[in-house]
Amino acid sequence: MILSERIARQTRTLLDNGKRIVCVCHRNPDGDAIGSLLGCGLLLRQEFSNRDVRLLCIDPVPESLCFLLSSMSIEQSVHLTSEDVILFLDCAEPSLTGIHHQYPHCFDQSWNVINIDHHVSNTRFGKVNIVIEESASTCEIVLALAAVYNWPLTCEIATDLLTGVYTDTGGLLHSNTTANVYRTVSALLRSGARHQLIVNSLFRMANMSMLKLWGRVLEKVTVSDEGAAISAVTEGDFRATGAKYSDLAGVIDYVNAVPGMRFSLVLSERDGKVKGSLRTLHDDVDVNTMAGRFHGGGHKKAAGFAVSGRLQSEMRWKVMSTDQVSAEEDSLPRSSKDEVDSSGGRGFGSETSFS
Ligand SMILES: [Mn+2]
Repeated sequence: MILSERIARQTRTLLDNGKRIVCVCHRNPDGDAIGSLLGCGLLLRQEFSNRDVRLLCIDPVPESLCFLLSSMSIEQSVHLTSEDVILFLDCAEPSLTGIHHQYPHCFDQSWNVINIDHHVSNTRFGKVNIVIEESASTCEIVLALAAVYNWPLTCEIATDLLTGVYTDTGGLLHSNTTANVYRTVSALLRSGARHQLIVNSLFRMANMSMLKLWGRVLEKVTVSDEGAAISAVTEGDFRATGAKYSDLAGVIDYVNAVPGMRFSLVLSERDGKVKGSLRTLHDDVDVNTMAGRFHGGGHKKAAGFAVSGRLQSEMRWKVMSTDQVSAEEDSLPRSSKDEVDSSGGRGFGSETSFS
């Protein structure tokens, strides 16, 4: 992946002219958000050592990412002005930053904003937009930027960036794991990224409350008529298990593992909203479009949305006479008969709807 000379020059000009540099990632930050925020922030602190470089995320860093050394230096509030140059990392659209109401000038091209992201749904709100959809993570783009300007990587910066690469590719398992991802990983390891620290912190640690919440999600998986594996957790599930909202991340990969499913959906209630996470393993299913119907977005194979409201679970019973049952079974194609049998008989199903 090569950044165009024009973009590199425009980025450099904005950086040179900002009195102060502020890096911002999206709210409810994941590994790519925090990794790219820290990696980019530390690179800029190195390069512009005489300048104030601030790191902003309006939500706290999740516990699972606190192993990243400089995560303590991320602030939850920074007063922005027109003299700042502001870099947004991993933010597909203004509302995901959580500062869109307070600072509308960041998003109407009047302030000096650099938008670095890899989401297909990115709205190109910056004065300079470095949006590379083929990249598996924003961290991959930050590394490309560092390469363009010949900025040296420390072990810490490499560890920050590798964290984002790992989380957004599910540990190099997702279909977005391209040859360039491996090149990125190779460059980061050569710079001293602490691979085992990342793997152990992200993929080999789960507290009890998280395991109990995952248990509830897995127990409630149902298969919908359109071939989706769906599960849901309510505020009650979070309360009963003591799990945090962030503990839900990752469980969808298990729901998505049900063979033969077109896509998977995990719904969760949080703060008066219903959040949906969508995944698919199929090239011909576009979950980004599905999420778009609920004003969400993301990637073709992984996307999400949030709508105001709460979850309501409906258990439906249907009484059928023996004649009806045999007539209906005769009309079923072979494959769906198998599906019906494996789901435990007809006339009983559960459905989840949201409003
Ligand atoms: Mn990302």
